[in-house]
Amino acid sequence: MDKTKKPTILIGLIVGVLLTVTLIAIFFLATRAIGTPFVPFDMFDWVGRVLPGEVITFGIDLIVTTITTFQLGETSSAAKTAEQFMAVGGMFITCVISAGILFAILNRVKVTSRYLPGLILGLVIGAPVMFISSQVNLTATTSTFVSSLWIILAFVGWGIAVNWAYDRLNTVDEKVKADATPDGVQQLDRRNFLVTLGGATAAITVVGSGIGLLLGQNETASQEIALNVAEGEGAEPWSASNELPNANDPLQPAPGTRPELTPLDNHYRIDINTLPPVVNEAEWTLQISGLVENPTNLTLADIRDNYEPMHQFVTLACISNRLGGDLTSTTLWTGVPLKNILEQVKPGAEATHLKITSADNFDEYVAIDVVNNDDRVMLAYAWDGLPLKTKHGFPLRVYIPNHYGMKQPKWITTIEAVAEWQPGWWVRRGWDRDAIMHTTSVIDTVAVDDVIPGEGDAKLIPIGGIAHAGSRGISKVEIQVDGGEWVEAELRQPLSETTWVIWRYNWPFQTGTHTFAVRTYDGEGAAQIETVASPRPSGATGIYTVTETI
Ligand SMILES: Nc1nc2c(c(=O)[nH]1)N[C@H]1C(S)=C(S)[C@@H](COP(=O)(O)O)O[C@H]1N2
Ligand SMILES: [Mo]
Repeated sequence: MDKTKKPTILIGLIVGVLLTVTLIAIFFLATRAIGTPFVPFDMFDWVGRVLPGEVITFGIDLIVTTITTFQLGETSSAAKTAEQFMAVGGMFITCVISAGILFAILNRVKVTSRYLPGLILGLVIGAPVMFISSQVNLTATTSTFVSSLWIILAFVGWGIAVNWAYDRLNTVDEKVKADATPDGVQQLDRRNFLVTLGGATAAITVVGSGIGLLLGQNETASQEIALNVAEGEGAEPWSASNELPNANDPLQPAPGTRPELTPLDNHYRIDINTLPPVVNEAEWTLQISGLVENPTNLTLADIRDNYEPMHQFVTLACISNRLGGDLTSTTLWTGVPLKNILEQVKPGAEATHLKITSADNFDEYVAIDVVNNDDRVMLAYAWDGLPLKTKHGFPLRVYIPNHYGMKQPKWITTIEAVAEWQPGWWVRRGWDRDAIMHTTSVIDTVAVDDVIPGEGDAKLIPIGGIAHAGSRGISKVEIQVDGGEWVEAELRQPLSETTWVIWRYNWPFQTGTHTFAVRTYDGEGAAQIETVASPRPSGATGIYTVTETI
């Protein structure tokens, strides 16, 4: 027995893989079954908060490049999925390596207390995870005490299991000894044990995650059910039974142009959390405080019922959107002009800005002058006639025309009148402090399968897309084929002065391979910036081109 070889680090890593997969499956099952935090997501969100802005931007950029290069689908949801994989992968690697380290230590250090090292390992990982989770988790329905206890117990259990596996691998089972030839005894016994452990952990993992999957369609949905969030379940969106204001415009979008009003399920989503915060309407109020005469707390019903609602069509875009990317969408926003609420809370003379803070600790600043001079700045509680979806900011978000999404918090919890501007969440991470939307234009379609007759025996191919310049309007869109003359496209009347404009150009058909370019001018006649710039730090610019063979 003394001459037996100690279990190698490689064996430690194998044990780590088996037990960590099981641990993650158990966390998943508990999240679905009783609403405890899903630890990998919390750790990932925390890492995202502490890393420098450049690193985050680099990471997001890499994800988006991968998604677009391999055409993995709509950018924002594919990116969330990628983040979730990375979160689970991060925890997996950390724990597997830790198991390997424990094996290495146990091989060198003589311990008297049998499971103490495993217990300590569990605490070393579990305690910081518990603390971090309690700081960043937004979706657990269990109390902080229960959540913390669960996290510690789970990691300690895992640590002791790793320790137990080491012990078991380090001693040879007597039964095997009796059955086998002396030389092969230890090897055979280890193999038997690892196979048994593999089978047991695989069974727990499959059953655990299987039940977890059955317990809810998705994380958010089950949280919403747990909290009775009213999402207008079953209610129809406004657009299902209403005509758009420009329905009579004779200019029809070229076939293949993106929908003028984005279906709610397709609206892009960007935020700092793996899972969006779930706000319980019954417990939520909007707290308005700071340098104001009448500090107040408003319920959602107060905001909905005590103020005249306003409706506006809005095109929102993320500053991270690439040239021609899909991180921009249009829907109908309903809410209250923020100005009307300020009239009642009365900011003092010293107050210059409002600090808006969210349930996920996101924050941004808006100048009180902007709010008072623009009726369109609104606190919105509905999209397309339905209460905001959780991922889009339920119960309340702000709209500030002409600015990228990064200036416009969702899940608002407090508004504080302050005497000076401060950099908000993304500004602190190196993004543009004003984040004014650039003038942009995109070709959505060269409708080669929809050739229409032109004058005489000419044939025309409809080309179409969108142009947008924040709230500055669009005065002109021009198309260029193969580097030739710029020719003017036709414009469809937009849904509002702040939405994108749909354009169309019927191009005299020519076979061959062609390159199409688009450029636009805002309402004041200012041309879009042609110099190519990547999104960071101020938003993408450049001329969008597409090549088609006809
Ligand atoms: N509280 C909070 N608000 C937020 C964010 C966030 O991470 N947290 N992201 C912002 C960014 S960067 C964008 S582009 C828009 C996106 O809104 P949407 O996801 O509803 O399309 O929300 C903004 N508001
Ligand atoms: Mo964004």
